[in-house]
Amino acid sequence: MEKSSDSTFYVTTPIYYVNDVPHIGHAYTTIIADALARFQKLAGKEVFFLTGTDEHGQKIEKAAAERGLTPMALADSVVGRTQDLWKALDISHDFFIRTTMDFHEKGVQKLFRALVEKGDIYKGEYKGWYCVSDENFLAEDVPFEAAGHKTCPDCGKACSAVSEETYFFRLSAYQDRLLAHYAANPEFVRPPSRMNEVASFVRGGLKDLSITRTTVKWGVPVPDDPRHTIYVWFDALHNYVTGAGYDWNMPLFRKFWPATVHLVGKDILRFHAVYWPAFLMASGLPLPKTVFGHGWWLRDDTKMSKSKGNVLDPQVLLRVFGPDPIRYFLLREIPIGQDGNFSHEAFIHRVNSDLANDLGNLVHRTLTMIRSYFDGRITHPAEESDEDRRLRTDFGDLKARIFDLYGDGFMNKALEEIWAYIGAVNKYLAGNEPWMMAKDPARRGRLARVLFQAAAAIRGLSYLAFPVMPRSMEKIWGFLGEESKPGEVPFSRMGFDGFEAGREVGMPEALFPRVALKDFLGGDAAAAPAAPAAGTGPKKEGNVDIITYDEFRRMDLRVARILKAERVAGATKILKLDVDIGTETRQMVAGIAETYAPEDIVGKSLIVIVNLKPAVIRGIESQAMLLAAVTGDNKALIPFFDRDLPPGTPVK
Ligand code: ME8
Repeated sequence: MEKSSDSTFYVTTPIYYVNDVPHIGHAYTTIIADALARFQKLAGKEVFFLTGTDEHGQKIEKAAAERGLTPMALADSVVGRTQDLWKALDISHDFFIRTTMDFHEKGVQKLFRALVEKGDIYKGEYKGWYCVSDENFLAEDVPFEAAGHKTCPDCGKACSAVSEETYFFRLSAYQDRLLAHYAANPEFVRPPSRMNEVASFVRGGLKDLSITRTTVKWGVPVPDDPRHTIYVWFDALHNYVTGAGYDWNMPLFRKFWPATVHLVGKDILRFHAVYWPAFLMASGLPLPKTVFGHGWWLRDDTKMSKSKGNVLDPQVLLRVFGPDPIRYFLLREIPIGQDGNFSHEAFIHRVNSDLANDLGNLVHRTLTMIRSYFDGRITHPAEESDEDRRLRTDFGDLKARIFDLYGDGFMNKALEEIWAYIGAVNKYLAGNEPWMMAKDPARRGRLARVLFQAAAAIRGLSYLAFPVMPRSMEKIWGFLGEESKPGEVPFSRMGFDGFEAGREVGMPEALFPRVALKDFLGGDAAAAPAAPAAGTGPKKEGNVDIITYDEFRRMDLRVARILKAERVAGATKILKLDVDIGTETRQMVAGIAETYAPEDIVGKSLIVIVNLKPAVIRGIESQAMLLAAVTGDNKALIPFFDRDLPPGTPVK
């Protein structure tokens, strides 16, 4: 990804829409960016890592109206939750930009005005189709006059017809310069297959781009013509310059611009690899070095997306596993440019096998032996045998390969190689049987060597895995009695030899939870409309469990409004619902299909419990449970409220 000798590294994620909180797909991009940023810091670069939120436009205006909020109130609440999520996932961004920040709006207006003066932006009339979900003007391959509506070829949603006065950006004038730039800079779009897509799109001909709207109020006003607001993508893409100081902190901007890599999902590659460089060329600003279009996380072979409602909430996994298993799984499971299906089974398998067994056990076993055979002190070892030496030199080779793999963004390959080395260390221990050596006082020097070698290898491999799993690897260094933290040691200075005898190791704690699939996925409990909420070891009175008021209070019961209800293919008893619980939208599965048709319940308000352990039912994550009466013939009847109440109202 970055091979020049530049001393700075500037990495960005897309800025995410605030119509809802981020899901696993957004976490994926942000975690890749974080691992790259952490690695480049180790490699000695001065790093700037930018992420943030895209808060203007019709999509946000619409989402806010649906919830009875102002766009700003919706943005504030989603931003708070996004920042909490990034903190919980140990994301180490240097700045979080919001497009509603004053300096950003001013920067966008300044750039817009300069392009008007230059003649690259001009006023005209736009007639065509607009997809609100993608915030995208469609190519006019269907005549605008055609009856009915048009479906967006990208997301499948209905588009609206637009006919309004607009400012155009002279995109057509940049076609040749863009093609010349791609030809001269093959690294501009990665992976290479995506470069072909982009170049053939541009070769197909570029039309001027409408970049203002008169019908959308929630946006940055056009300077000197405030009837128009600036199109959300013109506004959003400029976050990469304003977020790095353009127009308000020019020393910072000069230091880090142009960006080293814009990480984006392949869904928005065209905006970044065609429109964005054209805007920059027009403004006379240097172009980013690379736009990397990564693949998608899918559910049941379709893209996980907020508008499709098939998303997974990272908070659910975070509560049970903490950040590192999620970071590891997302980066290990699929090669960066490809798509992959998210499966809980695969996730649990990786946690139990790669993390708890291969790595967790290795650390635990080694430290426990050092504690029991040498009182916890790393003891001066006997000479290295050939096999010991190989473990050491293999580490050196591994380190060199990992440097290149991380540098090129091939995180999954890097993790694969680190785990191959973990396998080799495990084999080394099994083959040497230190537990047998411990029985023979004559082999004490050899025992010290084997444990020394294993501990030094663990120190080294946890250093290499640090960019991906910073929290656990820092813990391992703590167990090994290391005074510095892995994040503080430069890559060039890290070596197997940096491990010395004399230090004292600590008591290892379990690093990764081992969770049985059935415990995590739960049973049908969440599908049952009114499963009893029994506490542990309750008192009984007659046949009734007595719980205390405090136990009852632990349940977060709230008014929720049903936003969407649909049948689940192949299941007759359950419906999949999206409910607004005041602070967010939750997806849930409820056993009510025999009593209610989806269209009868949308818009109604009911009671849900929102802090029940989530369950996965028929492959769908249920993130809340509704309350209902269950009749003798097992029919669920929901007590709906007889008047309008705001979602989120507490039920006590
Ligand atoms: O597009 N798999 O915001 P957005 C992998 N605001 N990555 C995914 C994903 C999935 N299933 N779903 C989303 C926008 N992503 C604009 C961007 S930038 C100037 C403006 C990730 O909230 C991926 O990075 O729809 C994708 O490009 C991004 O989230 C889209 O986030």
